[in-house]
Amino acid sequence: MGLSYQSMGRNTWRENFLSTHDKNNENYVIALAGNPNTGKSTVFNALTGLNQHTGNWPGKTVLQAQGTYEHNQKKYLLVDLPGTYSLFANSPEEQVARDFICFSRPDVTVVVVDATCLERNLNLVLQVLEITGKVVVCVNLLDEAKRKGTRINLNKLSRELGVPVIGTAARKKIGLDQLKQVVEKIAENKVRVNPAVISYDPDIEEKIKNIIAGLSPEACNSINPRWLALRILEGDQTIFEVLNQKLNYNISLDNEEE
Ligand SMILES: Nc1nc2c(ncn2[C@@H]2O[C@H](COP(=O)(O)OP(=O)(O)OP(=O)(O)O)[C@@H](O)[C@H]2O)c(=O)[nH]1
Ligand SMILES: [Mg+2]
Repeated sequence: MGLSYQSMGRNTWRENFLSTHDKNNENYVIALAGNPNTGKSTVFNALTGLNQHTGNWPGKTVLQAQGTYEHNQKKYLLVDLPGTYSLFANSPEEQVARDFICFSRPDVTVVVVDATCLERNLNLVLQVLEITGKVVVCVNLLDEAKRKGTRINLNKLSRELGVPVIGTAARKKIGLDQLKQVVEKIAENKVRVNPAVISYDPDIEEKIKNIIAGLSPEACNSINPRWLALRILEGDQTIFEVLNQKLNYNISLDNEEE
């Protein structure tokens, strides 16, 4: 399998996905991801207040909301992603979320999860962790979980996932200061993360290894190689479409290997 690849700087990626709003003004870009209805926009509104800007994602009818906040004299550009159950690019919403996390490479991705149905939400967390370890898990709706008698061991969850986990009740603005502090630490690489790795069956792991070995160094620098290998293994055409068409990469896959 041959893969030719032209690299493109991170800022170009960002500019393709971010609107003109404050594009070059921010210190850090933070993505807010999560299943539908977990409180992403509530967190977004609480952090950004009136400093917001909405539009559509380039080429999509999916709403894009960006906003800014300041913390410790630094400016954060927060991007409220559409709610998704997965990052498989099966819908415009999933593709927007996937492309932003993968290609715009935010400094931190905050995954907002619903404390009342944690297990289902963790599926998306694991998918995000396959792309990046610069993640904070925000366990929201803790007030609702408490009302239902559910207690969540946030420390244990953090140990299992290998990234910080913060509990919030965003509607009551509880936990948001702590969230901002941890986001800062991840953005500035002041916390060591050890993101959980999903291991697949040995034959799939072998194929992943072989595909990674065939990727160019530029490809490995620009995109998480393991994640890219998994998408290639799946035959995910959307990855090639994004790389080739939107961002002028030149990827050709040929399977004529002897
Ligand atoms: N009780 C409680 N309700 C909350 C909390 N956070 C958000 N909500 C409510 O949950 C509902 C969904 O919140 P949103 O912020 O719109 O959720 P979202 O994740 O942006 O939803 P989508 O954009 O549709 O995916 C709203 O009615 C919020 O008021 C919380 O911490 N506690
Ligand atoms: Mg929302």
